[in-house]
Amino acid sequence: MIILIFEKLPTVLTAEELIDKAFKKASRTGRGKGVRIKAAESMVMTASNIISDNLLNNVRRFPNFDDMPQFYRELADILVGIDQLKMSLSSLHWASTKVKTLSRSYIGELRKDKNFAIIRKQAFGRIASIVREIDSDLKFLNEARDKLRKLPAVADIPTIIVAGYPNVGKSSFVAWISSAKPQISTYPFTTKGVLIGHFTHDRVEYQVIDTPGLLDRPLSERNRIELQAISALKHLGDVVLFILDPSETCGYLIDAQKRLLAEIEKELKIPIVVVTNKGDLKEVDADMSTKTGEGVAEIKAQLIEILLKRPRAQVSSHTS
Ligand SMILES: Nc1nc2c(ncn2[C@@H]2O[C@H](COP(=O)(O)OP(=O)(O)OP(=O)(O)O)[C@@H](O)[C@H]2O)c(=O)[nH]1
Ligand SMILES: [Mg+2]
Repeated sequence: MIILIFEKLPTVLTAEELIDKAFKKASRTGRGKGVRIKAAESMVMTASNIISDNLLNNVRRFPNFDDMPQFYRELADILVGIDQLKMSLSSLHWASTKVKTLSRSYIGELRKDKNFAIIRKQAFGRIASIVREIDSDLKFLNEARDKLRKLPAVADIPTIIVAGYPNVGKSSFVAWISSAKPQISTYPFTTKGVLIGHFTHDRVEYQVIDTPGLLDRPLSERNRIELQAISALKHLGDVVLFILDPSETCGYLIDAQKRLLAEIEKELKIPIVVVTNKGDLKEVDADMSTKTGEGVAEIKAQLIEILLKRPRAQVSSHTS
């Protein structure tokens, strides 16, 4: 079961695009009607329906931020700001209702007055100005949609997060323990692709997530936004596998690697399994080698044992 909360968000039209779409359609339906009052009525009705349905549809398609998994909520908040999102969505809701009531009252007018064309034009003018009033909200929501859609698709299953300095063998580990070819996803706040692998043990499915660019250098070097993105990971992972490279062929001294480990322990506060890697190298005594695969199965078993004992973190509630 993969969570893809934001994937199906539709494009949000700008005010001008929406007005254009609605009025074009309205004049087409108007043309078909012989009687002038009928034509004017159906034009107002069509334009108003298209606009208010489109706005309401945008509101409905955005997920409810209050019962969204914490991991996504925090990321959404960093990426676009949930308060602003809520405000813009409620502006759309307001405009949708306003356009509806306005068109109803103009249709009432049309039935009383003979100046169909004038009243119809007035109605269109008022409808358009309501839509233009929320143009900045529409634009904001469309940008938000573009950003949110890029969030990685993570599953609501027990999750291992792999951390450690660059080149210690994180991706190699994910590749070893996940059967299928791991998928590469993007995570905002890092330019590197996030590797997500899956495996099954005793009919339970597990997920392993590599975190290049995030949990691979001192937190003191991070800006506020990166720190928030890192912090969100604690809602996703049930256990962290921290890989140390005692050979230092990764390019980082073991002391620096251990300092990073201490920082991550403090920040995430979820169980951490620490392993040493590159045991195939002559000068190194290590728990495993992600080059030869030696010791990898034992580490995997240890992780599964921890996951079985641990109550599931909440990546749940909203799934699709
Ligand atoms: N000798 C040896 N080399 C290894 C081992 N595991 C990985 N390497 C090598 O180390 C390099 C980095 O491995 P990756 O698995 O890409 O490391 P990573 O931690 O994902 O690196 P980043 O994605 O840059 O953070 C590659 O050249 C691997 O071939 C190992 O157990 N022994
Ligand atoms: Mg990697």
